Amino acid sequence: MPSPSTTHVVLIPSYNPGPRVTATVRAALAQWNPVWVIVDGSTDRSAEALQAMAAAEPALRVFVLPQNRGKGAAMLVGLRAAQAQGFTHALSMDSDGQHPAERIPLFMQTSMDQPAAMVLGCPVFDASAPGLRVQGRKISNGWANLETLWAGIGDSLFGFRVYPVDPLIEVMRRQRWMRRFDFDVEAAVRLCWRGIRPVNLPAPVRYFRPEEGGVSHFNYWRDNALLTWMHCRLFCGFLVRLPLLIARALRP
Ligand SMILES: Nc1nc2c(ncn2[C@@H]2O[C@H](COP(=O)(O)OP(=O)(O)O)[C@@H](O)[C@H]2O)c(=O)[nH]1
Ligand SMILES: [Mg+2]
Repeated sequence: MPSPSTTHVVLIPSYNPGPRVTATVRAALAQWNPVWVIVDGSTDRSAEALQAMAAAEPALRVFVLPQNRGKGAAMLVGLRAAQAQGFTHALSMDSDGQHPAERIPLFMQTSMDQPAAMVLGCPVFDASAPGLRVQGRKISNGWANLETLWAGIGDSLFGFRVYPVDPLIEVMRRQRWMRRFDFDVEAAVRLCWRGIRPVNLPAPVRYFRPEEGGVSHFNYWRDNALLTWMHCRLFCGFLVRLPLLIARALRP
């Protein structure tokens, strides 16, 4: 078991994650201590399986939320608990096995070396990645780069990241959005606006077929509408901050 960190914690928000969740959490535990899973109103009995795992594994903590409120809302529960225990940084990771647990130590070390930055995973897709998802994210990335005046966000949507806890809680406290799939993009953009520098690291991502245990809760119409509304909000925020962003970009 890795020795416990007092500054960096792994947070895994989880909603009806499918059969890969226990292997995903085990893979994270093999790399890091502590690992916290936030079960977000799941109805698939994954909470019970994870709680049983936590009973035998001191590095694992499981939060069970009674109702599904969304990825961002679950992250906020984990972030607040992390802050209360003195953690300064949190690595977010999907619960369905798509993210590379073996990269956790490198991401954490990069964050420890540059604690004022956020460490953003840049997805490295293989043949399993659906073309629509790979191409679709270019639109979000284009907007996110404009909204930050190209401050360096490599991928706006990818959820494998290390965030500084205090500024992220502050950003979320100030507004009621960022609670569902709009979390990842809005977190990266708003943290950039606060002067948190992105550091990008490659991270291989896998898309599992349903027969391999792949599950997705991303609803093409519902969530693209959510992301479109989010970019409308962010674009307005960008216009307000434009003088500040230009001044910052021109600073030597
Ligand atoms: N807590 C929580 N997490 C969620 C929810 N929806 C998705 N997630 C998390 O976000 C990750 C990505 O969502 P997923 O449905 O796999 O979408 P995709 O990977 O983009 O197709 C999941 O692995 C979960 O960890 C939700 O409603 N609540
Ligand atoms: Mg997924």
